[in-house]
Amino acid sequence: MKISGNRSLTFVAVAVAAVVLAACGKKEAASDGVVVKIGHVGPVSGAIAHLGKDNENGARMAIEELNAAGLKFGDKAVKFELLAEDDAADPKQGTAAAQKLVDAKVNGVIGHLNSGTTIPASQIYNTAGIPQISPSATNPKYTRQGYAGAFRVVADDVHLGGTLGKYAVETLKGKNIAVIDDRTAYGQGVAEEFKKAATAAGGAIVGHEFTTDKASDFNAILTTLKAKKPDVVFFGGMDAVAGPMLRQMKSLGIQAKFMGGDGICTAELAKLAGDAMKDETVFCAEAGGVEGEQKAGMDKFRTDFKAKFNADVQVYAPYVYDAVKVMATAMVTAGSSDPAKYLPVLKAISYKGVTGDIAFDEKGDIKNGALTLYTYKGGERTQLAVVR
Ligand code: ABU
Repeated sequence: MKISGNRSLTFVAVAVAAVVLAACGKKEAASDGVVVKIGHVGPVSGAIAHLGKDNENGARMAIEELNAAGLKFGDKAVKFELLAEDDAADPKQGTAAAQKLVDAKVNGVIGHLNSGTTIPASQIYNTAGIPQISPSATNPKYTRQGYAGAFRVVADDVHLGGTLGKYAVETLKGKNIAVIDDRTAYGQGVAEEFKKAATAAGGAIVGHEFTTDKASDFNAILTTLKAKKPDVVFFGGMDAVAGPMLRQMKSLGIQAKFMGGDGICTAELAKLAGDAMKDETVFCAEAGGVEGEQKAGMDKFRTDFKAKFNADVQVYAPYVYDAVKVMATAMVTAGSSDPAKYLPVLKAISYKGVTGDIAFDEKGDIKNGALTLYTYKGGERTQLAVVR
């Protein structure tokens, strides 16, 4: 068939365009960068949204710095992208968020915030072969499932509850100790570890009552515990519940010291408790900590964070920031965001972060994890000691 003039011209134009496009494509492939997708999950809605936002901001800060640093895999520029999801601290939403990130083909995940979401989500990431670093989930089970890609950059509840139980008896001189937990994976676990240690140190557990992570009325359980005359009340749960609980303890005239783990150890707790929080009556511990010359790095992080987000660090933002940087460092060292290539590097990493030295044991737990004990004075979280 004879091709007409116009059709002939069209054919040539298409052919030329194809050659040009192919050349452009080749050029792009040579100079084009690599996009690395980092998933982040935390509760940015619901009662502890302030903590989820704190975490997400920690991730954003790390991602921006990584991109500004001009990192490369070999001769290819790397651009890091944050895919942030909300799990509302709900286990079902947590697994849905995890599946969404897997479907989006993320190269690694930082999260989740809560043990109750981190543990079920970890099964999904493990099946998909995607490494996960939790910045805050402290229930021991998370790293005891035999998953090769599950890590955390904080000490676990055995360490946390154990240290607080000993502190309640030996330092706060608690004799009659009451316990409340919110029945979550974290709250229940840290309360049990606290009880074991407090009992071993010679304290008596005079009562153990239960609530939920959504409750706001504690009068019945507090009235039951008041009758047992506790000098210390330990709460396994988060600050959003602890704040109203402190207010109701005040209304009922319960004078006991109040303790909790990292879930209550936030800047927000003082606001949530209001005038129910008297100086040096509330004690808690963060599941990490720095001292000596490493403190300057943490102080700088807090100042930079406040300047950037116009918000104080709640508790976990520096741990999220470090977790992102640790994962990125493993990828850059491996020259790849393929988990099969960077996971062995991540397992063996030795990284100096703002939260201290990060290396993982065979389970994926941080080696030599620290705890920082705090009280509150004048509505400010005030450091008491770093313990290992
Ligand atoms: N570690 C305290 C809060 C997070 C969790 O559920 O473990």
